[in-house]
Amino acid sequence: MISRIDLRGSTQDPRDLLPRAELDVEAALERVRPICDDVRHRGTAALIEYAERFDGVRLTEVRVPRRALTSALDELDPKVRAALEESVRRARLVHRDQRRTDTTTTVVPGGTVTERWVPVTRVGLYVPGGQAVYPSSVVMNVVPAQEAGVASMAVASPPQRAFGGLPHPTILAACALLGVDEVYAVGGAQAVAMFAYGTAECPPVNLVTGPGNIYVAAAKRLLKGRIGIDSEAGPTEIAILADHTADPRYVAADLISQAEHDTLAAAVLVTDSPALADAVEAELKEQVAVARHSGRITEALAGRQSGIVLVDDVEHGLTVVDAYAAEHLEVMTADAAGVAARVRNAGAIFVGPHAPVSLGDYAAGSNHVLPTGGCACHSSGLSVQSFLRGIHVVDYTREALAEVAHHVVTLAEAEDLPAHGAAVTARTGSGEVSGR
Ligand code: HSO
Ligand code: ZN
Repeated sequence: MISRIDLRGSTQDPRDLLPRAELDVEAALERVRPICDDVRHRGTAALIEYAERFDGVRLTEVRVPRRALTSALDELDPKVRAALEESVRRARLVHRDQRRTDTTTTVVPGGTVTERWVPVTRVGLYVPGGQAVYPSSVVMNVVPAQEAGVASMAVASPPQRAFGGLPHPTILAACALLGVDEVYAVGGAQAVAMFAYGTAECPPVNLVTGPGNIYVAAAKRLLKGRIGIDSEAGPTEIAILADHTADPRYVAADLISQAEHDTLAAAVLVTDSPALADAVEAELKEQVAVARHSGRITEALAGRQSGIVLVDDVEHGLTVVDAYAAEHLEVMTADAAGVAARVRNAGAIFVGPHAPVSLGDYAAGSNHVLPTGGCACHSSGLSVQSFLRGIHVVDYTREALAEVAHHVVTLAEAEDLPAHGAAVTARTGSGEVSGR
């Protein structure tokens, strides 16, 4: 059901031995390039054609009418609405605290540099449709953008045949709940192209965020530069670092919870306890048998991207989980907080027995759009920071400029760029300052 990898006594780089799926985004690039070009040149007409080809719906317009948004919210199950509202409330608390204040540094008297935090002007949020209908992802994208102060935002989600060509009603309801009224029934690479190039209906955006399939990831890669992107989200991953104190029922339940997403989802247990490994395997068998999505869970657990990894001790386990750099890392060891504090690479860390990943997926207040595929060693999850730019504002008086002029001239000469120095001496008279 799940493979076992024994790294006890191994001195090899764990990255070469750990299970991980390979996603061939490059191969998808060639397929999405003509689609993106077409959207660029033909705009809405191209979007309508792709909706017919890829989503099997005939649209006359791609902008979702406002009344469809309000009626989706009116018709939303009150329990789902209450849960979404709580999710939003908690996410706002956390993301509001992430807001930055401008800092001004007085470098010399009369010479200051201010870092001014300015929200991105307009963002496009992609929300997948089809098998994966995640209103929670609407929350995780919209809340940080709103808390950052983004003034203009649009959501795109694939049109659904079952809903008359509109995106899934729960997605629409989540948008309405959050006050987002610019929503497009557009999916896949064509949605990223619509955001990047703009159409008659949808003005271009500066930044596109949100998870998507491999074609969405490929379009993000292709159009990056024209637009900013958050990351190329891949299939979800959970790694659990656990010792003999961990409850195998919890460990199994949490591995299954992320395996439920996708046959390519990765579930990795790293433990120094062969007894725990056995107990978790037994639990997995029992729990998967009664799971609603047992088919895809089994496939994900059996896939080469998942496994139980045996290590010498928790110390060795830390090296292994750092090398893996999981999207989600749970720590279920004796001193969970102490161990968690030493982790260097993870998208998000869940500490101890009462913080399962699924809490973070919906209602911890943390963000669930996180780096996958090992990118957690260099990138962070979505946050208010993702929607801000820090602009350096340089303000010097003539005296403050004169004081440093000779250094600027020297460095400009050293780089054989004398015009750089001249731009300074044009103001200060000469490279020399009296007294030096
Ligand atoms: N675990 C997913 C997010 C999600 N889970 C949405 C449920 N709904 C990737 O972090
Ligand atoms: Zn999840």
